[in-house]
Amino acid sequence: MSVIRAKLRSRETGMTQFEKVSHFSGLHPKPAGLVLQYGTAGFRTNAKQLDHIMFRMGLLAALRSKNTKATIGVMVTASHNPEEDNGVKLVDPMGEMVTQAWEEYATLLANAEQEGLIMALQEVIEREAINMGQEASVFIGKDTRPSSESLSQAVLDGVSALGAHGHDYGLLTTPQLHFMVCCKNTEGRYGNASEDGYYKKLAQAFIQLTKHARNRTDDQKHLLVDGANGIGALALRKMEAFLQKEFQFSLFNDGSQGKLNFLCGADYVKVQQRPPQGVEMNAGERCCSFDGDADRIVYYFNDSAGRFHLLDGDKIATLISTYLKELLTQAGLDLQIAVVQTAYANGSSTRYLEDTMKVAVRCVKTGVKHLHHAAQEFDIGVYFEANGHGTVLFSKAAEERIQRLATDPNINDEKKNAACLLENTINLINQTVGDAISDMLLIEAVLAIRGLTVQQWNAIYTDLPNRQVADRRVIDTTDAERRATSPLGLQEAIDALVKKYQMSRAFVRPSGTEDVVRVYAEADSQESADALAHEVSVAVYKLAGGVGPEPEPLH
Ligand code: 16G
Ligand code: MG
Repeated sequence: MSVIRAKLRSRETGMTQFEKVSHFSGLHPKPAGLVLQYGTAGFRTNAKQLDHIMFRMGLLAALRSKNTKATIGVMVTASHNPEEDNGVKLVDPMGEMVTQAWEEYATLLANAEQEGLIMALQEVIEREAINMGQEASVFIGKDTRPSSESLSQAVLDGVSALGAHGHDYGLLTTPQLHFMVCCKNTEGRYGNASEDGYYKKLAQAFIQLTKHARNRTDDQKHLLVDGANGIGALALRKMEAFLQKEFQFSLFNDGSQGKLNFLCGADYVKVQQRPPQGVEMNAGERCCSFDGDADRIVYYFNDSAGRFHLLDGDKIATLISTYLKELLTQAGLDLQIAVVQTAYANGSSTRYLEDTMKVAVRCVKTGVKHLHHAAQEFDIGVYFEANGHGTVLFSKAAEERIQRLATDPNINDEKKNAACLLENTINLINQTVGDAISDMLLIEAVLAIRGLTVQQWNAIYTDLPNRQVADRRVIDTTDAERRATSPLGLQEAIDALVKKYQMSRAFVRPSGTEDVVRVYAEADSQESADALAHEVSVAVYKLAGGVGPEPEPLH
């Protein structure tokens, strides 16, 4: 019925909606036979293959908007992938990743051959009973990749082909776009849906929070930032004035010379376990790296002996959850706090959180959508992937209790202070998704309030040595998912290898963003972790039909 209504309405303008879609679709044709899978966070591949995908995700976003009667977001980015790749992420009304139920529709539209596109659209419309007369609105953002310009135009074409209103924000970090969508759909209660609105909200909260930290020296206010030659660097520069010198930074890899994510950025630093190129760091100086769309962050420093120390998402989760737990105790609030991690979480972090901090820990599958949903089940859910993607979610009830306490005239100073800190902390956090800039400011504030140096933070627990490997040669890329996880005997082989090492753990999974299999190993020493990672990758190579030469030992 909804389909018929769509046809009737558009007839007045001469062209039916579907004729319009067909017409525009001809400008963004799908290469016949090309099949792309919806990955961990949307479609991601070489930018040359993505024009039709972008157009069609514009269509899908318009449908999702009609379906939810709310603004939907489309972000053109491939995050930490190399510059020649690109990708697309869809954002649901409250600023979260698009619901998994719609991933199926995304795949359906993406892979429909040219002549089957209208039928695929009709299927979505019918299955969701979408009223095609409903108004629709889509926010669009893009990262700094050269291909993002024309690809975001393709998204806009898709949006307007279905008569939806498209608002193109141009260059944004991924978390900024998530923020805008949430602001819009909460009628400004979450903040103002503009870039300045974002900077103002976060900067004000940071300035309020750091008022609670006494005697901050200039050194403590200063951080070295690796912008991964991406959008995060541009955003941070724009934010500078709003921070009123309460936070100062030296920005490296700001995109003026280097290539996006090349030998720099959070993913490089985490996986390679070494500092990015292009950052001039002195011993003991606090440094951090964003990834290509600024939704991840890791910290690090070199000690006086020149040794590199990484503070990843696990260390960040520990710092933040410890801080929040202390504030809850001071405020006398019995709210349940939990930390959500993935299999990549260092074994030491999990043990520390559970045994020493007595915080509940949940482990879920890789990918923000899984962590985000699990975190929503608690009063306060702190979620971080080891790779540095994460944030904190406060339930509505928790936020209300904190607000009531902060304005209660009958409480003592200690409680009032803790409640105010919690309130400002909530305002500083981007609860829609992990946000490198928001996380960075929160970490800086927590270190200042607790009077911790980066060395003291690092010493909270000691990481087990670990190694991640991803090798394009290791496995046939077209069928990576099943062949990595299901060859008979692979898990048994891994189990047997793990037994050979002390305190060890290892797993393999097909990447959802690249054509590789990822291998993770940890053990009591770096040599053991490296050896185990190598042995497991050889097992994958042998049992999962690896291509190219056999993986070589690390180092
Ligand atoms: C994406 C995910 C990230 C995950 C990573 C894993 C989102 C927004 N991002 O970047 O959470 O850690 O993929 O990559 O969901 P992999 O599947 O290639 O290992
Ligand atoms: Mg990213």
